[in-house]
Formats: sequence, structure tokens, C-alpha cells
Amino acid sequence: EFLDMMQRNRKPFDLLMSYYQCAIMEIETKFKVLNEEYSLEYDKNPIEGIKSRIKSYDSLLKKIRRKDIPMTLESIEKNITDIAGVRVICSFPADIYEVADSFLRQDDITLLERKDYIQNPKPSGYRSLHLIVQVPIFLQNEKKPVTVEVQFRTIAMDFWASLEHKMRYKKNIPAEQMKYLQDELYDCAEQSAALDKRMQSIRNLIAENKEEEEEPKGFFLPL
Ligand code: 0O2
Repeated sequence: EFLDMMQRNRKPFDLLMSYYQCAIMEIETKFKVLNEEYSLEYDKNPIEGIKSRIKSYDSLLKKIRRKDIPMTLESIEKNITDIAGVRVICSFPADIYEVADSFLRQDDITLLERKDYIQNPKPSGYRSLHLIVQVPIFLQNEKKPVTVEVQFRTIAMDFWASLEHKMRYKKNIPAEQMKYLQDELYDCAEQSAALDKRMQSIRNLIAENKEEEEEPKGFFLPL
């Protein structure tokens, strides 16, 4: 019936997807603003990069079938929370929590779910902080809340997840090799988390020893 609808008239679906695209723009801007402020106030850029994506039609269909949810736009909107995805890449683990907290304090952001796979890594070794939030987008005649999944990762966690993702979607890896790859990847995740911790400690030490004279930088330079 959904597929029928898609063949007859794709417009409502395309419109819904464009709302997700707008929500991504809103969220991206929020992180760019935060990064700008940190860079002026504290002379640091906690955000290394932002990657966003709308779930492809094929993987959306797969997920609808896997979760066995009704194939209507309302149900898709309600049950699939990662149609719009924003990935925020930070250098250090502590920056993740700092940026995530500032983001959640904004009064137009509603937190629906928080999954901390940094404190509680997945059995694969996967680490990231996931926030499922709603952000309003302003249309001609209405204010529409749109659900977005924000994933926060360090550069190291992101590097690991990209490699592991490649393995996950390769269908023809022989079983013995698969076991080896999974074990290796798990070990890499542990080592990489240990490295993140050490780099964080070094950064903390450097920050502690920063000279007192450094005043917060404002918008205006002294004459
Ligand atoms: P893609 O291609 O990144 O979009 P569900 O979303 O229902 O499958 P759950 O538990 O509700 O599962 O969501 P979860 O696990 O909190 O978040 C799912 C997303 O997190 C995935 O999206 C991945 O982006 C990422 N992720 C979670 N676990 C792993 C993992 O072990 N390895 C890697 N590389 N990524 C992971 P998708 O839709 O699966 O894929």
C-alpha cells in the first residue's frame, strides 16, 4: 500500500524528507555556532567536523521491514528515529560531553533518548554518544518538530566505526575470517579508547599549565 502510494504520488514522502533535510540544517548550524563561540572564548575548536545524511530510500525500506512497523508516513515518522542523522566529530572524549550538554541546554531541543555507547560500548567495540532529539522547523504556517539522531564521536571512534561499518556490510566474508576480523576490530576499539584517554590526559595537563595571562578572547580587539 505504501509502495503503491509511492508509485501514485511521491509528493508527501518527498515533502517529509525535505523536513528532515531542514532539521539537519538547523542542527548543523547549532554546532557551527557552538564551535565559533568556543574558538573565540576559549581559543579551542572542540568540533573537528560534522557529517550529515538522510537515510537512503532503500535502507529506510529495509528498516521498516526489519522492525515490522506499519508502512504509513505517520508511523515511519514516529518509529524510525534516524532518518535524519548528524555526526559530530570531536578531538577529545571530554569535548563530546561538553558540546552535547551545551546543545541539550538549548530550549528548542527536546531530548527523546540518550544512548551512551562510550560509557557502555557495544559488544562489537563500538563507541559513540547517541542523542535522539526533536528540533522545530518553521514552515509557512506551522512549527513542526522533527526527529534527528545526533552521534558524537572522537576522531578515533569515527575512524574505527567507518572501518567496522565496511566489514558489517560485506556479505561474502568467510565465517572463520569474520571471527578473526571481529576479534581484531574489538581489540582495535579497546586500544583506540586507551589512546583517546591518554591524549585526553595530555591535553588536560597542557591546559592546566596554560599561562594565566591568557584572557578570554572577545569579538573586539583592544585598540
Ligand atoms: P547507518 O548505515 O550508519 O545508518 P537500530 O537503529 O534500530 O538498528 P538501535 O539500537 O536503536 O538500532 O540503534 P543504535 O545501535 O543506537 O544506533 C544505530 C546506528 O549507530 C547505526 O546506524 C550506526 O550508525 C551506529 N552503530 C551502532 N552500532 C554500531 C556498530 O557496532 N558498528 C558501527 N560501525 N556502527 C554502529 P545504522 O542504521 O545501523 O547504519
